[in-house]
Amino acid sequence: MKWRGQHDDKHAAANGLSRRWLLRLGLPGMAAAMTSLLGRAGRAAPDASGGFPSISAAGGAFRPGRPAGVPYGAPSPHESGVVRRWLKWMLPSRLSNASFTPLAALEGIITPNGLHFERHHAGVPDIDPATFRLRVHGLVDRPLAFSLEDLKRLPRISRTHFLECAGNGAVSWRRPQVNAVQFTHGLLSCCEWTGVRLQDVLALCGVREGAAWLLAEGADGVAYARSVPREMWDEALLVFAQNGEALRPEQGYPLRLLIPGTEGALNVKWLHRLELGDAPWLTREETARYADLQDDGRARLFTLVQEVNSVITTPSPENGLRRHGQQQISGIAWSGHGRIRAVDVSLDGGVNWRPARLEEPVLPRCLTRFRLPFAWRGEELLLQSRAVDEAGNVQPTYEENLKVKSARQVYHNNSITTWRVMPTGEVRHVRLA
Ligand SMILES: Nc1nc2c(c(=O)[nH]1)N[C@H]1C(S)=C(S)[C@@H](COP(=O)(O)O)O[C@H]1N2
Ligand SMILES: [Mo]
Repeated sequence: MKWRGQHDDKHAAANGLSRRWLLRLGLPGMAAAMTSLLGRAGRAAPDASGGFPSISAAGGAFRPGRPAGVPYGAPSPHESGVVRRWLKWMLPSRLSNASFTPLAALEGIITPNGLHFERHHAGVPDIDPATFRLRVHGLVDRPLAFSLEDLKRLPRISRTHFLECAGNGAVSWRRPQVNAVQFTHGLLSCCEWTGVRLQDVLALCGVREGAAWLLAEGADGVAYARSVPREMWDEALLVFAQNGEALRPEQGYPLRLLIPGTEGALNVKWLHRLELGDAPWLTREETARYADLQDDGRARLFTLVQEVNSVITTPSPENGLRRHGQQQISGIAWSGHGRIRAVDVSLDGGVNWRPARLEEPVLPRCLTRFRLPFAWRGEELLLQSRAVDEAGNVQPTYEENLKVKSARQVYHNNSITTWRVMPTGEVRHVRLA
């Protein structure tokens, strides 16, 4: 438990003595347990030890626990605050709603299935996998209907990719309205998805000449549907598994379309119909919605790729600083254009930047975890992160973004976020003028 250059004798002695004592009693496991307890029990005030607590804070109940064999495990009851949340004022009902991933509480790059964000236009349907069929028709030689079993006979692939709603960050375009990274960026998750290639399915049906677009339709109450341009077919997967288990009902059980790096809305859930045609269908969800309104009142359609983006999750409004001394900045970066090449972090609102360390693996169209240690002495900070992707795209400031996008636009906000760290350690979402 030594912290480079800063430990006081009292704490070091207590720690060392007690460990020796336990080791002498032949209880190295307990000694290790106490050491790890020391690592997380602390709420101590800043002092020369770096705020780490003395051994008196440790305790334990070494009794038999609850028996093994819970049919499906759940998180510790002590983690009951780590949940999806939603904004009541944002959407009219629980059926047409969005719930946000608690990014501030998560580590690494994988989103646990029960915390994947949700966006439903008509609630979650219950589909029987035994009678489920995927129908493929239109400009094909052989219209076919595939059962799940049929699909699973094709070559399977697993890929880890983020999924992000185009409306992620929409609440922040005009001003910082929400003070939580869960709500500024939580329409974003990342899973290992398993499925088969769309092209393998289409090849069985025989794509006819002139087929340039494909309609993907869901089996939910609104028959949610989107048109997919041919240049995206190669990358598209029909997925049935998420982080090693069957898709969750909320994510489209038993089958969804996944086109890595594209806006969430293109990734049709409860997928049951593919129709090939020569032009886009111009459905509600690609014209009236998920289109980018411009200053002249017209809208840009099919702006499908999610741009380079990043956010610091610690510190963040949910993760304030509790004490002075050594701290770890940590966050996530992602881009629909490929891998993250670099993330820079600023403590002074974008005047000076230092490179963060990217945690392996750094995968294309996937969340990338970045980290940067720093020492805090209670000064006010303006924390920012700026990601660069392998295509050379640099995450813009709000000002830069508004030069290329309309102020009337709702979707596709990838601007740099600023967290203001107060001398109390409290963190607030702010906008730099
Ligand atoms: N069938 C169907 N597919 C859908 C939707 C829907 O409401 N119905 N919502 C879309 C939108 S807008 C997004 S952002 C993603 C959300 O996926 P998730 O709920 O798995 O996070 O699904 C997309 N696919
Ligand atoms: Mo979305």
